[in-house]
Amino acid sequence: MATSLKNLSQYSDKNIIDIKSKKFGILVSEWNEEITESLFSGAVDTLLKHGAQKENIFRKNVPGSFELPLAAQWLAAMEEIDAVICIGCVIQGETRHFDFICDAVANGITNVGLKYNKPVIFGVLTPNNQQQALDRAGGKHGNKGDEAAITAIKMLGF
Ligand code: DLZ
Repeated sequence: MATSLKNLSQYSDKNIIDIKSKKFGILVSEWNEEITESLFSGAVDTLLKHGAQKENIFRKNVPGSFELPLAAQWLAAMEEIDAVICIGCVIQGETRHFDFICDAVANGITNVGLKYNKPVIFGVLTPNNQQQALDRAGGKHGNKGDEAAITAIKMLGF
C-alpha cells in the first residue's frame, strides 16, 4: 500500500504517480474473447502511456469471469505484484446464471483487494447484449479497459 498522508498544499486530486517500477497483473477471461481482448489492449495501452514498463506487466488468462476472484487471489498473494486488473465480460442471458456470476465476481474481487490490501480492479463488463459490450470495449462509450488501468494507477497513488 502506497499511502502517505498529504496536506492540502501537497494534495492533487489526480492521484497519478510514477508507475515505472510498479508491477501489474492482468487477468483476462476467455469468455467473450473479442470483447475481453479489446479491454485488455485498452488497459495495457493506458498503463504504457502512463509510464509502466512492458516487463512489469504480467498477463494470465482464466476460462471465465467466475474464475477471476481465485486467480486474482493467486496474483495478489505475490509480493512483487502491486495491483491486479481483472478483465471479463458477462453478457445477460435468459437465466439467472448472469446474476450468480456477476454477484460472485464482484464480491470475490472486492474481498481479494481487502484481504491483500492491494488494488484489485473490477474491469468486468455486465452488458445486456453484445452490442452494449462492443460499445464499451473500444466503441462509442470508450474502452472500460482504459478506465480499469487508470483506476489501478489512481489507487496506487492513494
Ligand atoms: C457459463 C458462462 C456463461 C453462460 N456466460 C459467461 C459470460 O457471459 N461471461 C463469462 O465470463 N463467463 C461465462 N460463463 C463461464 C463462467 O464464468 C465460468 O467459467 C463457468 O461457470 C465455470 O466455472
